Amino acid sequence: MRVLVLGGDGYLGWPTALHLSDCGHETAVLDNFARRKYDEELGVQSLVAIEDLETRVAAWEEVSGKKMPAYVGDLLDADFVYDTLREFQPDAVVHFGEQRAAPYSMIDREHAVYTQHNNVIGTLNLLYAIQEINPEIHLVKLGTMGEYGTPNIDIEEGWLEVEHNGRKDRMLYPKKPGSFYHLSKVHDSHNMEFACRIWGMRATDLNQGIVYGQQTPQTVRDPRLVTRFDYDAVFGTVLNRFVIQAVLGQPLTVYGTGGQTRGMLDIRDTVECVRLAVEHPADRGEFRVFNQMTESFSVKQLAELVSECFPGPVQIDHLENPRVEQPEHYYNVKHTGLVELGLKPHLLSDTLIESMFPIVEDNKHRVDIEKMLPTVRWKNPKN
Ligand code: NAD
Ligand code: USQ
Repeated sequence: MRVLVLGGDGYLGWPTALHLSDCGHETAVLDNFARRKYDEELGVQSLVAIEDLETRVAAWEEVSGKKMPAYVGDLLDADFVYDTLREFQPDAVVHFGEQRAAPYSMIDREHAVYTQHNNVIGTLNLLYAIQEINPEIHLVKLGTMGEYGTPNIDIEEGWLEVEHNGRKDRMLYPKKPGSFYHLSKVHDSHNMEFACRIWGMRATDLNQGIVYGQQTPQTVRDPRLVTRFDYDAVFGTVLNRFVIQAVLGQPLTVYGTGGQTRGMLDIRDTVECVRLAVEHPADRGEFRVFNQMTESFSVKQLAELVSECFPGPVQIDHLENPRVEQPEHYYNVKHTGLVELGLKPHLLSDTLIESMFPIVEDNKHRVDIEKMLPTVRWKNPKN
């Protein structure tokens, strides 16, 4: 198949493009390098140095013999989006190309507006481009488990059978997200469902949990193919951060009690889930939702796991939670759709955690310790 990966220069987009290419798909990447600019703005860098996209693509061609065209431009530029679809003529578009950090979206009004504008309008441009250029194209869009929040009922895969006053209907599962970023994904989901219902588009929304890990079978084939690894308090995600903190001899920063529970998955499962979704397209008119996670952990459990695996002393600190989220809650998620398509999950193991320690050790000189502590607060301190 011909697959266009939007956000193909990012943490997950790059390894996914490599995996799809390695599996025999004609793969292209698109990116506007916004992520590299957030690094400059925040004064941080990926723990592991990454090459520029041109070098990455050339290295992949050298290693695999496969070409991977790169389209550099912004999803907010509708002409660019239309031109790219016309030129590359994909069968599937995999959409990772959004601002993805909850704390970044909560810095202030400007960052909230940027996040929702970038994400919602970028996706809307794409929906129109697909519908006008070739409505057969299957859109595989990265959503997030955080769209659901932490409701006190089981979380279904996108849809809920509702009985109300003696009548029944199948409705989009109600959403209670926890940041303006997570809300942007909810808005995207509604726009996509509408496009499927009205135009007969085919779309898969992958409500992904928090990803951990940094290596895939393709990224380890050459040092120029590595993907980024974020440690800072804005873009670094929880398990990756705990591993990095342990190696640096810094306390693990558990926010609040650590009772908050989240769905997680290994980066090797991310790339495989996307392949499965691409190779088994949704039907025309179908808005298909998969919960892309393999296991749930509380933040406290993650800190304890890292502390048990690390061969040295580890301190676990409980910081005042800078976010507004439920400290203890019910969490039971259905996630059978991708397993039914053939996913064989890599469950979180000591070996995986231990495999991340040397990556951190080799690159620890690149860390600015001050950037590890959270500074973005969900509540305005004046209120
Ligand atoms: P990332 O920030 O590393 O990658 C996103 C890429 O999209 C970046 O390279 C960025 O430059 C690009 N981009 C952003 N806006 C763009 C625009 N307007 N036009 C073109 N390119 C644009 O993020 P990631 O961690 O790889 O996440 C990718 C996707 O997966 C996101 O949509 C995110 O919400 C979702 N997701 C990530 C995680 C996780 O744990 N990392 C978990 C669940 C869902
Ligand atoms: N947390 C800590 N200590 C830390 C960092 C985080 O206790 O040092 C806690 C947070 O309070 C939160 C949980 O860990 O309860 C997860 O935080 P996170 O920063 O790892 O993840 P989150 O903000 O939810 O966002 C990440 C990705 C986002 C994706 C989301 C999946 O950045 O793109 O959408 O995970 S999900 O959480 O399922 O919505």
